[in-house]
Amino acid sequence: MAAPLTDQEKRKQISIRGIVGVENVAELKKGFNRHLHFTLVKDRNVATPRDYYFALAHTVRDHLVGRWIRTQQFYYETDPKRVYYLSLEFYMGRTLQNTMINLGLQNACDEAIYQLGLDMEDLEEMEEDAGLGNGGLGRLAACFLDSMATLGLAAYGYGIRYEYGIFNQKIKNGWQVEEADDWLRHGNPWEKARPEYMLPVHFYGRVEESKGGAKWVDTQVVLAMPYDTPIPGYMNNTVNTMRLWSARAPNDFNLMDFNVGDYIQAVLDRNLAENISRVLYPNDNFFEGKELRLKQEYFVVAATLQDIIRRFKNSKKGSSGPVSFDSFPEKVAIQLNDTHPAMAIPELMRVFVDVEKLDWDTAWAITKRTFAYTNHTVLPEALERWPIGLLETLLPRHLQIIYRINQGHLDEISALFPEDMDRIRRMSLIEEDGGKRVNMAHLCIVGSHAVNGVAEIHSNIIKTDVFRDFSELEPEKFQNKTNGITPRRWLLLCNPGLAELIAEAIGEEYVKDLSQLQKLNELVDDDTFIRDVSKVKQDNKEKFSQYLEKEYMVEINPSSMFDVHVKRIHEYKRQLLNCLHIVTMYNRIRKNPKAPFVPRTVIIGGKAAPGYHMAKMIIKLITAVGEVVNKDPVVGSKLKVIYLENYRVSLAEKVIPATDLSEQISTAGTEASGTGNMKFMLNGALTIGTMDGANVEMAEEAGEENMFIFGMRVEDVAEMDVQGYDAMTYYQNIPELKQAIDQINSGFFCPKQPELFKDVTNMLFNHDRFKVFADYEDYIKCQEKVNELYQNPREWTKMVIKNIAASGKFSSDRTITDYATEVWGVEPTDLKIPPPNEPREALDETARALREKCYTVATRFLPCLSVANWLILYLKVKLSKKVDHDP
Ligand code: D6G
Repeated sequence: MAAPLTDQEKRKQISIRGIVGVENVAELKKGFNRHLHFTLVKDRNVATPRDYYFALAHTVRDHLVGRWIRTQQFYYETDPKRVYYLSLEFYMGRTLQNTMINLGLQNACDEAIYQLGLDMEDLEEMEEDAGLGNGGLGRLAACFLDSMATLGLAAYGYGIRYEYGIFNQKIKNGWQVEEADDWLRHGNPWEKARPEYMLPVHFYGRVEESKGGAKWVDTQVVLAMPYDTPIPGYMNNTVNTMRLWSARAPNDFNLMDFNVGDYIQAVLDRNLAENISRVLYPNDNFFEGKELRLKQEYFVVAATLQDIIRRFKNSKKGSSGPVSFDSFPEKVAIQLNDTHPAMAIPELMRVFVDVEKLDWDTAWAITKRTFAYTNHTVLPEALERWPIGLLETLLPRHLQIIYRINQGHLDEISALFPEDMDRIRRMSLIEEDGGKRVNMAHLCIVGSHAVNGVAEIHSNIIKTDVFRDFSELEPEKFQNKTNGITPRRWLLLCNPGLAELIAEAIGEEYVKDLSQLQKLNELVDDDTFIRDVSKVKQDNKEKFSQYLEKEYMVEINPSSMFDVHVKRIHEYKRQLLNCLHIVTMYNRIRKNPKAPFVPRTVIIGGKAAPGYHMAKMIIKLITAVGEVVNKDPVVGSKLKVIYLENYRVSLAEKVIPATDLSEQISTAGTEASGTGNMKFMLNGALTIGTMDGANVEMAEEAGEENMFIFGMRVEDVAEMDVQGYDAMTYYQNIPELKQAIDQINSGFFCPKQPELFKDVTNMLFNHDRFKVFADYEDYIKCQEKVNELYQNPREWTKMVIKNIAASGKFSSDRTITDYATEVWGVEPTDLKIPPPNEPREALDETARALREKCYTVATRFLPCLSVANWLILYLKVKLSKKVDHDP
């Protein structure tokens, strides 16, 4: 039997990872050594693995630069409609491997690093995650950037360069402990600071009314400094820009008016201004109305709009007279990722009316045609409602503008529905009950030409429930754009074995057109393919087991079913329901230790918002249950419970390809879409899930019979809300549920502090908004079906193949194509921008003129001398080398 391939060898075989090429490898090694020497100032005697990572990162970056400049020049030459994706979060994760893949450099880099005697995976592990996001919303923004570049859109991501991203989670004694994420400590090779493009952002002050209109005066200024990160498309030479703003205090900050004379204190106070971009708010699906957060939201919006308007005006250069904004919506589309950047709407109005002197109605018409808004949640606690008082102090002019927008809006409604005071109250941008607040979702709906939800079911809930009044008024405004994931990171990068297997079976085109995965349906009964798919999964599980054993000192049974539930910890995501299943399995093993049992490794991971008490208790409960289960000799290797510490993008890339069973068990109607569900499906896991979010469309694509669907549907939940949900009835009628709850309640899993989980059981009995007990019985039964199928590996893998084949819809390329054509008014293109190092393109004008002059002289006067030919050749070579920017 042939020896199994090493990871290095496996990766080499994959042609979708680029051609090795002797020249490429030599060039990369040269670049690597040059950067180790000149950039890192190290030799191989003292270089650390991190130095090697940086040397490689800089080498790969060199290959981006020419394409990046060329792409931006191309946009200036062709002046396409620009798409701006505004988001408070971009959860990018690592960049090195993704860049190598998208540039087709992966194999050549692997070979170069191997020849240098280093290990590629060790180097890749040195990279910090760019954790500038909380969960799905931020990761979606990152996937969208990849797809927009791959589809050749002139797109930009705009956000904040947080100095501290999402906290690092440590589990100590079973509790979550947060640590600051100092991700920039060693420097970030992927960003380019642009201090020369710094822009002012104003806060506070007051509004002066004059003949010429309103004036916002006496403001405090904070500077926004851009940092640009390249976003390469997959194999198309396009490199777009993600521009993140960092807050800088002006040099006269606090030195002019007050604080006179206290120079030292004024310098120390620069921190106050610079705190704006210090840290990401670690809430997922929760609104925390803090002033600093509002500052962040306005900061990104104000800087970005200045940049957008500058670029719009630049593209108009050469046309005579003052700039006309009539064509603005034909040249600019701005997508609001949730309401977080909603202040862009009043800010654009302010610039148009107060600065550019457009009349209100013209400005409003242009504004509405420019913006589109994506809603990400219907949970009331997540909807942003900023108190009027805060806005009045921080952004007084914007509050006036919001009032005026509201006036026009309410006038329209009362004209259509006179007398219907309740409707007017419901639809106002200003909420009156319990302190005046601005409802930011209402502002976004009114200020946009398109509003979308992120999965069919969620978009329907928005239309018929949460924003019903608005969709009755303007039904054509409301759309659906089901979320997606990029197959580059979530298949090629994280699961090379499966990516290659698929490429062998159906060719490589699926990477850019994921719907082609359908072709795999033809192989559902192919024994070789079934065996290969199952082998890839087993390899991934073994690799992940080794990682777990190293990190957690737990012995894992790699032939057990890997049952994985990873996502933010939230009551609505119902990690508690999973926990009750664990306890139930444990009790069954103990009750009947000799009975056959399908071995499972249950892996749960995710971060809890630091201020979310119940979420932290849920983590403690899972770890406490794990302690008892994992140590019980009766259980042995049948059941293991792992709490996966510090779940983040780079850890998702490891665990997802190793998963057999994906848990997507939110209460129907609460998870807007989910994207983790799609990642698991694409990577050959089966799903146990409720009919919620994108699970519904996954079932539509794969067939409900190929998923493990259980529990209440949205209609059942609504019905139960009318009838009333009584947790006690379920507890009394389901003996296994009663046993599990009694154990948790009585301290069975925490004998030292028997009262510890009273808060949890109290919530489950008395105010469980997410109805855990109501779905318990069906969930347990459904898990039994999972066990049954798992005992038949062939049938299991056949279902896996059907799921992979049906996952094509969930490529973010499809999502972005839909946004492009149905919201932004732009068309994807597979045009390849000419590569940057074609000599004529790279020459600058003077050098080109000089070369041509020499050439003319030489050819005109010395045609008969062979020495002239040599001279021509010499000059050609010499000069083109000198001026060729691309290394
Ligand atoms: C390219 C072309 C150049 C432009 C520059 C900045 O190098 O003309 O000024 O990009 O790009 P924007 O930020 O203006 O898009």
